[in-house]
Amino acid sequence: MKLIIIILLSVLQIATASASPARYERSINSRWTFHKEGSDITETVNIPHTWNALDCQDDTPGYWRGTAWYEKTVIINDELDGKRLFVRFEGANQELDLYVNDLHAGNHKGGYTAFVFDISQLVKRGCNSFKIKLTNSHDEAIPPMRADFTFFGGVYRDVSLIFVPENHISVSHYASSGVYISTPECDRESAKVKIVTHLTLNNTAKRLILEQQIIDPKGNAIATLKHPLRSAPATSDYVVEQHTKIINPVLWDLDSPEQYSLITRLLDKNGKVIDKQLDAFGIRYFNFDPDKGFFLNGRHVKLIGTNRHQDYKNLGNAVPDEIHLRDVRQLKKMGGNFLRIAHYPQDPIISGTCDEMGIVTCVEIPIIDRIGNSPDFTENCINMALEMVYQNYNHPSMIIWAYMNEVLIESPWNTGKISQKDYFTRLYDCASRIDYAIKRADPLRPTMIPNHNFPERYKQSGITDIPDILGFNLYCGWYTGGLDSLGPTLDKLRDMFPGKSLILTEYGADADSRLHSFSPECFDYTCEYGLMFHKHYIQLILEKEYLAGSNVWNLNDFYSEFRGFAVPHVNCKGLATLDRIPKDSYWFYTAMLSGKPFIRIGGADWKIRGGQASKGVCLQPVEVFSTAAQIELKLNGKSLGTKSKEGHSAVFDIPFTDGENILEAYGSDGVTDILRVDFRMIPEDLSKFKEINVMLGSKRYFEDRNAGQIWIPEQEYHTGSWGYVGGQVMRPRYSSGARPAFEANILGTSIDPVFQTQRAGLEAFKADVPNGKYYVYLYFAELAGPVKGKPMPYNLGNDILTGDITPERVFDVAINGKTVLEEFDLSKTYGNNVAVIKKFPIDVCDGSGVTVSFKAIKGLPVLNAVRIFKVQ
Ligand code: GCB
Ligand code: CA
Repeated sequence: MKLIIIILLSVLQIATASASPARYERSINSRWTFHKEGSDITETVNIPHTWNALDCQDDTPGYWRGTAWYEKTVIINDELDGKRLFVRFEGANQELDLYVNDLHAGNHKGGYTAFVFDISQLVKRGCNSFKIKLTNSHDEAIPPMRADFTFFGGVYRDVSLIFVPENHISVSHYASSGVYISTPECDRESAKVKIVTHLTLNNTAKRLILEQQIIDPKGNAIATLKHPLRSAPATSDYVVEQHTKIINPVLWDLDSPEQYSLITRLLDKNGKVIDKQLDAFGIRYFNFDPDKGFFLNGRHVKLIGTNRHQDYKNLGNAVPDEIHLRDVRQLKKMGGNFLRIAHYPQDPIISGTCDEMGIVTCVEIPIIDRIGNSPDFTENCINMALEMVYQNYNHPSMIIWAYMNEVLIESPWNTGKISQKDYFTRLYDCASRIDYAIKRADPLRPTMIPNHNFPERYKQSGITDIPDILGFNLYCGWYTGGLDSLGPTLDKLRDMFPGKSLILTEYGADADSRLHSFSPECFDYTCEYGLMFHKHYIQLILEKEYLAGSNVWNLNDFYSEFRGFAVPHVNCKGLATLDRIPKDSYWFYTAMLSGKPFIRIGGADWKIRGGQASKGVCLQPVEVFSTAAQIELKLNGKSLGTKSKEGHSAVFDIPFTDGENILEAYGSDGVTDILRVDFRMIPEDLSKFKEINVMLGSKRYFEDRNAGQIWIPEQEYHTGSWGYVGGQVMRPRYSSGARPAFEANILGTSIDPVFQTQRAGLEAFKADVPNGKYYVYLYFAELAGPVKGKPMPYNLGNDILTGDITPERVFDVAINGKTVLEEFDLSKTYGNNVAVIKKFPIDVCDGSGVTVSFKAIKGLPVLNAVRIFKVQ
């Protein structure tokens, strides 16, 4: 029975394939056999696929970089009749070779652009063996060589077969659509439309006609252009240029992203359609003014938005179309009108969705941190740049071509291998050749180079003269200086580059969505510091008229394997987490930018809170983000009053009580929101004690979402309560000053922040709890040792200051007078930055409460966190 169905199905498939129009494309994503070179382990995988989804986030430094193979039998039926066959890869990281029936079909370098191979001569009807050899090994000739993100290896975007007739609209011109539509002259009254079409003509015996028809946004055909190909020779790349004019064009704009379409038909002499294709395009005009910013269709628009990386929690870069789409929607919902597709071209659905939704974009090739020292480097960059330009040519949303991100952040001349002068010369040569190639392919869009906050050096190298626009990635109030240095820095850039348009291409602060503080400070990784940072930046961005636009770094958290900090292996500067849960900064921007009635109770994802009761309640601030002028907040049905919004929010002090707290917010413009908070109150009367989780040396709150528990900041002990006795907060020292938390990845845990602060030299931790059975858990990690590996260049020299050796530290720990850890030597026993949890069942019988006391033998004793849990 099964067999019959299969046979029937394939007959049907063949039937539809041959009956369908000449051109025909289908994906071959499913069921590939995969193995790493040299390994016997094979698995069956589907594309999109990466081999680094998990090893980029484990405790072992590094992730697998090497050569791997994908194999599959591809069945090709009558669909091949009279056709040419191409394989199209949307993206594979980073160098790929394809073998079809054991014959080499092609090679491609570069992990972020599409490419095609002509396999017409290699395939046969029936079963065909496809073998893909792919490597993500380091290669000095292929950018990026290093960057602050994980270089996931794999065929991580769609792969498809494209069947086209012998004579066809090119599919192999930089793997683009082969049809390039532009509007070299355009205003509200009229638009000149230029169409450049690449044709592949394998058989010229036929007299062909190229017919192109423009369809307006309402669906009406408004122009038809014909070009006979009488004398065209057989060539793989025959170019036809056609022009027309559209009167009173419907302009593509942010609020009305209207698009035209162009239907290209290749006709035989009898008018029969041989090949056909549809390309969408938009008509709009724009310009950048160095003093006044950006203008779209003659109207001033401040470009406000984000950057985006393409990876997702546990999937790496192997994400389906739906997730790409979701990200663009998330940006649009926030009210963003600008996306910097950084640091590399992304899935085609991204630009397509930006066209549809009215979001302006810029895209760049991944030359990051430095240029390569292989002779092929520049050639590879130029090829990537052309793939980027041609593959994105028709998108009305696309307005800037960029290349080279912070290429002077490292100082290769310090290694003694090259002089600064020679490096600058090579860099200038590379940049000008790329810029030239881009401008030749597309003279209509401006180019941009994004730099880090060292403008003098970029200017000295000369590369700031090359592009039309300069981007600057500024982290004032994060890596460098205080928040108040942002304004002067921007003005300085304005003065240094008077004729150039400026974009703040990056700004952001890491925020672990699990960390919170009511006294936020730089480098505490809390959402509240992130929010402060964004409030400060956006105000200045709006004030500075010369600034054409800005992009938050980043829309989402993203993987960066070598990073430590609160979320090891992740850069958490996203407005949303790796699985796209918005943080407060996202809600702040939404209230500010979306232009639609909106309200959101802040900390929407902070569901488990806790704290010490005082007079029966625990007062904690909650910020409500809204468009409404007046905001009322209710707690468990009772109004806490109405407040006028300040900026884009109002802050309420909430008297939380133990258990469920229902917060309701009402905006005067009719919007409402509700949030349920599970509050874990520590009672004033400790005879009712249940449990307590305290991080020492910390002002932060940490929500452990796996365990469903809340960690709270330390306090000093006083009779009848709980807290530390003596000691001092340990803060890591950096060249720019001390920071609130240590940065190393803590091995053996996923709740790193609980271990990344500590109190040293303390006498005791006491809790005046009633008699009963308890579990006392002590959390330790040695944080004081030397830091492994090279410091990140992004620190801009603000690196941690540590000695070369771990200071000696040996101590005894006793609970209620009984020694539980003797001559405890963390570093010697476990190594540095290792999570160590000691659990002690304790019976408290005589009203003594719990006293954990520390006795120094060598150096200062430490405690990172403590959890006391009443069992009975
Ligand atoms: C930058 C880089 C970006 C990093 C970012 C950061 O300047 O352009 O790739 O991820 O800083 O978070 O340090
Ligand atoms: Ca790893």
